[in-house]
Amino acid sequence: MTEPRENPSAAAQEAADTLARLTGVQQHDVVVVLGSGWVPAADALGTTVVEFPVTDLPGFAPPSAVGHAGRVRSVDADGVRVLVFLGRTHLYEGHGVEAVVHAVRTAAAAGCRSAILTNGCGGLDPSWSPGTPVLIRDHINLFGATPLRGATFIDMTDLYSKRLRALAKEADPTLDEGVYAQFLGPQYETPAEIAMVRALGGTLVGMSTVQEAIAAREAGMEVLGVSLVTNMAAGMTGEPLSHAEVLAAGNAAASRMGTLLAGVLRRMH
Ligand code: 8IG
Repeated sequence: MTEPRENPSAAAQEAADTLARLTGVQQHDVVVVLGSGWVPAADALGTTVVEFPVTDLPGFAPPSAVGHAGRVRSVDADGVRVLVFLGRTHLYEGHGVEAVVHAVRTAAAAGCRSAILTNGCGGLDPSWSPGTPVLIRDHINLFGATPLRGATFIDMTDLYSKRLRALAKEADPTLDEGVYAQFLGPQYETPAEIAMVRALGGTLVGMSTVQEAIAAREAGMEVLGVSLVTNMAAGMTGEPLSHAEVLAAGNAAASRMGTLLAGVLRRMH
């Protein structure tokens, strides 16, 4: 087995080969990564062909956070083959950036041409109550972590596809857009850090997605990012943030998020 850290593309090809063997599906079309609060939405995406622990694929680290399920599912959505990761690897787990993007690279090696990346996050706009989905229009890679190696100059001007954002708004016309600022975590922000993000033009704060979006773009995929605001950003309510609250907001929003993702998938093909 090749470690993603040693040779990311060879490791992704090995995982894609195992995926084809375990699912009987030679080619997937779309990858969906379900982050915090999104896993309960998985059943709405289509008919499950097969599901197994992500660690059955080579190169994947076991999940460490509660609510990050660590399973992978092959779904048939009216003939569109959807590869769903229920949970993801985060940078703060310490397995390195190659492990963080291994799912996206595996999906690319399995044939996926588009990626729907979801996450749970904090919101800076007070009109976004917990449970509000927001489309990612752009991101700020606050600490610069990248899956690219060497002089790999990749255009990021339209990283989060305008076309897919328009399709998502057809599915749910109430969707707002935001700018996702990524922190390493795992601690939540201080109020001063949230003031910094606001000054920089960020409106969403989280600990994921950015490296996956970059790797997806490197692989030539079209990217849709959707954040579920599960809590107002630190210092905005006078209350401390809790992971339990985040999971509860996800469970409460699950059916709406499922309908939204199914609506996007239906319009993509
Ligand atoms: I869910 O408020 C979730 N993830 N950085 N800040 C950061 N990550 C998050 C938050 C938050 N909520």
